[in-house]
Amino acid sequence: MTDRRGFLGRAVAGASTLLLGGCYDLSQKPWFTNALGKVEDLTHAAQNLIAGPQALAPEFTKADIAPVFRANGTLDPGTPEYAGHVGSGFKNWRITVTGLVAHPLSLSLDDLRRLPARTQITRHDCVEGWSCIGEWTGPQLSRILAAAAPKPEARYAVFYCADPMTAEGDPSHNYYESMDLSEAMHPQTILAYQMNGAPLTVPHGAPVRLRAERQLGYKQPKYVQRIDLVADYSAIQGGKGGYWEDLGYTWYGGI
Ligand SMILES: Nc1nc2c(c(=O)[nH]1)N[C@H]1C(S)=C(S)[C@@H](COP(=O)(O)O)O[C@H]1N2
Ligand SMILES: [Mo]
Repeated sequence: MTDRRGFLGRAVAGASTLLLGGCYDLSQKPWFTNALGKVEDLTHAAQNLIAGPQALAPEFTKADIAPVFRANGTLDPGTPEYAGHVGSGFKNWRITVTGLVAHPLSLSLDDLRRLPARTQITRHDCVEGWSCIGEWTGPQLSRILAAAAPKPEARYAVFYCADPMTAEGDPSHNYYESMDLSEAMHPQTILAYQMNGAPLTVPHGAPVRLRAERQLGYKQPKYVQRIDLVADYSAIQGGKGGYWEDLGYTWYGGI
């Protein structure tokens, strides 16, 4: 099961798929096709059994950073509200933490910047068959969730984004994602406001995007505005826990 995902084999794979410095063609990887399959519960369990729920994704050096990091999915939310935030340098942007928490939070970018930050150089793997290595900086989500004090019933963190995914621009169908609290509390799960040492650009999710480094690209929501703690996500949008999951991708997007 783990071999089907390449979990154990990933260290030896890859060299032959080099495209550009720091970027790779991954379409030969087993998970490239498995992400559309139905094996996620078993692989999730297997990964936790073998590596432990807190095992770290590989980290790289500055020399490995891709000179050009591909941007994918929404490249600009394109709403008047978002354009206003760009115009004011995101000074009124808030990240709220809501739902099953004892202390709901509303954080500005300055609030995030005041927290101790983690910087990590990791490989982003997209199911479309490419990957790029980049450096991400921001506070660990575990620190923010600890401040919000999740209630015992909280099982998942749901991330709501600023980009509409329908032609009508209906905000109830913006990009969203979710993960369980052990993934949300993982030490490499950060709210990144910097990429490669510079403020996040609009194509990469300005002003803040999640990095959950053991997960595939679609589990890295950009333009994050709200983190809602819930016991169950089946009543949200299509009920599968994320924009791409509602279209058929597996909820557990582990690498
Ligand atoms: N809000 C939002 N987040 C998103 C997406 C998106 O379309 N909207 N696309 C996802 C996908 S499929 C990938 S591969 C990555 C791309 O991140 P990048 O543009 O920084 O490369 O963002 C993910 N997060
Ligand atoms: Mo992706």
